[in-house]
Amino acid sequence: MGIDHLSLMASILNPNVTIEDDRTGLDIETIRRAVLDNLFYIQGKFPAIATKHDFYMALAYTVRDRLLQRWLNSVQTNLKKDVKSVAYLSAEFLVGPHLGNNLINLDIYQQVEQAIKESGLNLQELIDTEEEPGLGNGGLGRLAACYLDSLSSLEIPAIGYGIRYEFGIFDQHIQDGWQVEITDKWLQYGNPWEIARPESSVMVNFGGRTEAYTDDHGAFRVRWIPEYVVKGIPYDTPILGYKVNTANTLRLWRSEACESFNFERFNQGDYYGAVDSKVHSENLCKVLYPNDEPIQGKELRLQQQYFFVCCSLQDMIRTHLIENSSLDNFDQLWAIQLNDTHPAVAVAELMRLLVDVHHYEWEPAWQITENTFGYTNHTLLPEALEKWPLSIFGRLLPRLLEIIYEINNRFLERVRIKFPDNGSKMSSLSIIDESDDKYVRMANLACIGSHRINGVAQLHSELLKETILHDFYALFPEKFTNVTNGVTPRRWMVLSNPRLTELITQKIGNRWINHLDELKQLEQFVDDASFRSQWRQVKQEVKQDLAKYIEKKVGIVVNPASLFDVQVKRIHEYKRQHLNVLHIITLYNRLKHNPNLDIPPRTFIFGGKAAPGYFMAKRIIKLITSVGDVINNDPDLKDRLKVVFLPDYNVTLGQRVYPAADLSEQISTAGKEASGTGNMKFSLNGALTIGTLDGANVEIREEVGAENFFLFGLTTPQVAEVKSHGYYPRGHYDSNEELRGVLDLISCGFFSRGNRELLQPIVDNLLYDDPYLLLADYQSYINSQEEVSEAYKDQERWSRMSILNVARMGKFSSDRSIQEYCDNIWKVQPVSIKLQAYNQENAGLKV
Ligand code: F58
Repeated sequence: MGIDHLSLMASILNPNVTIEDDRTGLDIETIRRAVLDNLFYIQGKFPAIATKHDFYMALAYTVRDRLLQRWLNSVQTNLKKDVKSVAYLSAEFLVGPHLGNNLINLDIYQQVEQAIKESGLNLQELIDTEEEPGLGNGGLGRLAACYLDSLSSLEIPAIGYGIRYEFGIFDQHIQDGWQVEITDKWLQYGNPWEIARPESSVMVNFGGRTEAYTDDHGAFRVRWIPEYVVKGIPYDTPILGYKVNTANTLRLWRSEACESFNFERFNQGDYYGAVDSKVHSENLCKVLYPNDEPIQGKELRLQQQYFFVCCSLQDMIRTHLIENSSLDNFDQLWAIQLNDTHPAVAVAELMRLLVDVHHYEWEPAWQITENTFGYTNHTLLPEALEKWPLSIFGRLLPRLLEIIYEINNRFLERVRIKFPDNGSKMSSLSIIDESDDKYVRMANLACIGSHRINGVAQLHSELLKETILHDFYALFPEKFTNVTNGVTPRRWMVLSNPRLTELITQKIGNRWINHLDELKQLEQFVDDASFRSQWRQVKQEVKQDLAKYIEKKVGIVVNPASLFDVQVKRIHEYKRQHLNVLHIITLYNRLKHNPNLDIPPRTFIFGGKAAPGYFMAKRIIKLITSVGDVINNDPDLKDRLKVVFLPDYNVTLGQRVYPAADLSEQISTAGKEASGTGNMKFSLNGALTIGTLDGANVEIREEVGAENFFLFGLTTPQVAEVKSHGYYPRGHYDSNEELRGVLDLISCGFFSRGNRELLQPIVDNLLYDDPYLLLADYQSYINSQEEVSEAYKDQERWSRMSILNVARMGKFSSDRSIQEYCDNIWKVQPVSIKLQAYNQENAGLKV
């Protein structure tokens, strides 16, 4: 697709006419030409035979071309001598589809939409064609992705390091009401956003033994003689910031055997054995563990963790030594953040690299290490603290275990001085858990090796100090801090809710997109009836879209005028999706008894995956779908209640759901949800929250005002109090008739075609154990839901509350969170990236 002749002639005759470059130009015409070019030369298709996916790929390459100049410039600038960078180490990055987001951040959405339209295609359809990289389980992985967006948007030099899982989180199908897991094949049609860099591969040791020796200068040293070595190959994806030139890198490692073919074995006739090590090495990054709690003792998981940490640290050191003559200033040029304990082995690995490979003395190496690392904790559940059986750890990483012992000995020596004769302190602080079987405690390693430790919401950070990290807090209070989570308004508003974005921008301009506090200005319109009506109109349209999607996906017709009551998140007992179900059945019983009851119609929407081995979570899904089957088909209800379980909840589906919600369910047992981030996405999109005083709910309520938030349930101290007196859930059943009616209806098989066994485990668990206090919170929840219904009946009041929710969400931008990390933990500054006008010569290409 060449440049048309007239403009070529014009440029020859008149040198002032510039013709846009096909790879960087932003004219509609240029973009159209570039897409066709890529379709032809990259996909090897012409329009008549191209599939939608081919067009998507052609467009994706067109957009990537436009990123590359910014990306390479950013990489080059970050290499400079005195630029400090952030390295965000995370076993998960749940980035979501790239295309739409890149169009927003490049600020070329409109041109591209037009260009695609002129080509007879629909941009939204192409965007929907992208398979999302499901490289994370839930909140933790998604947070890492929001943080990458904000790092780039704030022009902070940064790199995200993780694992390029071949199979990400499973796809969820619902069959007969049960979850069925299907392998996720996100790479099967290729990934246009990544570039493999095999030339930057690094080697990672596993197994074997260590050996002491004396070097040429007479110094005592240790070398690691591994049993096998795995190669790590980096795959880079650009992460562009919003309307800036900064494009940082997400570098994900894939494992491969060093020698893929063992000729010795082949020659001995062992054909399968010849590729053994290839298979073994490649297994390492095959699959993301789909658990929402750590799986203690799975060797492959530890291999994954060490693999990506070792690759990443070698990569940083190599980069550092390009411009610096030693690692003495490593901590001044790198801030490494540990996203939970999954990469915590990095503390020991950096020590190994400094001491064994770069021949540092222990003390200076330790100074560098401690100054470099920060550790973010994401959970308070004691059972979720990661620990590795010593036997597995020592067999797989013998040198790392020795280093951990040395770190521990020196650390415990300091503890002994501060707390003499305090055996229990020593054993709780020790990296090695000596209780029954011996374990390496990763949170202890992370705390000792980091100069800052943070929780992810105020309440969570306080509870960390009081509970699981109490002894560390007593030892070094100065390390402890809080950074409340945030979400990126680019993906969670501009991309996913263009209608509301447009309405807000009409009123207050567009600065709010990267200065979210500016949403405050919306407050001045809260009394403007016509604005409120526009606000409702937008919500209505978005709900209609979701209603269509629901009908197409699960065949349930829902009323877009009904209250959309939504709970989307991983299925977990502490998140209490089943408490939501108890409310649904309560309403069902009330309506059956009193068909004239005046309550607004509601559509209950659920979404979320259960860990494949989590019995109770899977049964909760079955409970939701079973209750839905009965309620959705009961003619007595006249469609006043509907229950929908949307299969395969992921980032893409989240983008459809958050904008359409009226009510956001944030109903975890107080003290269990570290922060939550879905709560922020809902509220930003105008949903009101019904929630407990848990995680970031506390701060959301503080910001939006108690009168604009539906609060219920026990507080964290009350939960502790109830438990300390021997909680007796059955008492609530005995004394609360309505609750009894609900549980009895489940027990008698009403929702399970007479099968009394199917859902009984849930009822029994609630009656006789109820670890998450559903029955204790039931009445308070029901009362609060009645307030919701009352408020919804008054649409003007509801709209005011909704507008104020959005107007007061400024705090929950991930830009604010990242700014706090930069100022208080990483001590890094923005660096603006200058773009020279592109031509082949100044891009370093000889023509
Ligand atoms: C989540 N943790 C917290 N873990 O539950 C949530 O409150 C918080 O908002 C979010 O982190 C971000 O801070 C979480 O998602 C995981 O998914 C882990 C995956 C690996 C195994 C252990 C759980």
